[in-house]
Amino acid sequence: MPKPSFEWPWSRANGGIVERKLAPSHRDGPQLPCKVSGMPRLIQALPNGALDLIGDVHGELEALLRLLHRLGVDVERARAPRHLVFVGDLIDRGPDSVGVVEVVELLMQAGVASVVAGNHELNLLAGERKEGNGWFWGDANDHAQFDLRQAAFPSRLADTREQAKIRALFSELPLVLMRDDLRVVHASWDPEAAAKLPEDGDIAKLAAFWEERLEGELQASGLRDRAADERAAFAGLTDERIPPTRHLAAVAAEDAAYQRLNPIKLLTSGAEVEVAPGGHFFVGGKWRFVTRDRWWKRPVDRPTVIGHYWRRREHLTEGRPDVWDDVPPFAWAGDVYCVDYSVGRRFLERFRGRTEKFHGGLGALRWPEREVVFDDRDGSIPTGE
Ligand SMILES: [Mn+2]
Repeated sequence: MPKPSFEWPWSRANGGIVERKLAPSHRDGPQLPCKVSGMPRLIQALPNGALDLIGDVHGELEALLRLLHRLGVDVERARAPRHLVFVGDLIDRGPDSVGVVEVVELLMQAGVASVVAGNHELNLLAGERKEGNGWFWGDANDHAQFDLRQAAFPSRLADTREQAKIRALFSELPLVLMRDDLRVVHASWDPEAAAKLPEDGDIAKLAAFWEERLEGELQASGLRDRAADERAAFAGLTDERIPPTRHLAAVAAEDAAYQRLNPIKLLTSGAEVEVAPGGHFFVGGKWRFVTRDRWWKRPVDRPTVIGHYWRRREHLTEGRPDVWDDVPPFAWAGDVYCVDYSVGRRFLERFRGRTEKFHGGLGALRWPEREVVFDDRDGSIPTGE
């Protein structure tokens, strides 16, 4: 590993012993679940040299194998001409998450690939059953978010041995990879959140630690009670047929706080901001008063590559606009590039009868060339500066 040239949020003391430099409020937290080891693990150095940065794979094994082939990777021999970096969300929704993890693990073991954890890896480590992750829990038909409970989405189920292996692999993943000219994080970069991270620790336990702590703080501030009152007045806000008749400011503030003040959540799924009054919308089974923060509109200290946000390869023709829809399909937003071109939508596209020429694709950003290569398109597309 090259010597990192940025300043770690922790100071290194004699003999490789790491002295934690946590924010004062965290220094007293004896139950902070972390290890004191020799090297920071949650933020690691990116290898030197040219890189191919691959977007959210979401269980689309076929797309992954096609893309790797285009990038000149020999999967059988685990050889790659350039180091591969996966931006997280290897799993869920697509037909073969187990197969995707097998391929990626092989490449990692050969030292030719690195992976940062995404919110889907975090959900799995936290034992949370979510839409699209039933393959891990023995349920192949779990696409409740899209109201497709009755539809069949055959996906390969993980057996007990695979479950253990996948959990072990994910528990070793960093949250951030960086070097002088580049940073990779799944959803959002925030220096304050990064500074709160211990040098090592179980990301699911850390996320739970901060969530519990926030619960206490929000309870003490009275926000939890105010939000609960607002929710109770509107049928619990889980019924699409009963839209709220006014803006629920406490609900918005509470939702935003859980996301923004939890460093693990912030890095893996991004901040959320209150919508304008009347701007609430129904998604994922509830009425929402917050929307994703377009944090990439603010300056960052170096080029930063993310995934997470479903980006389109063509201008919007159907559906609700997503938060990247005001950036041209292959452009940077300042120094931030989102390389998730929504291959995670393919299960939906197949459900609607499409068998080829998918809207969603699996992309790789080639660095330093700044070109995108897709699993299903010849050539590469320049992304500009
Ligand atoms: Mn994600």
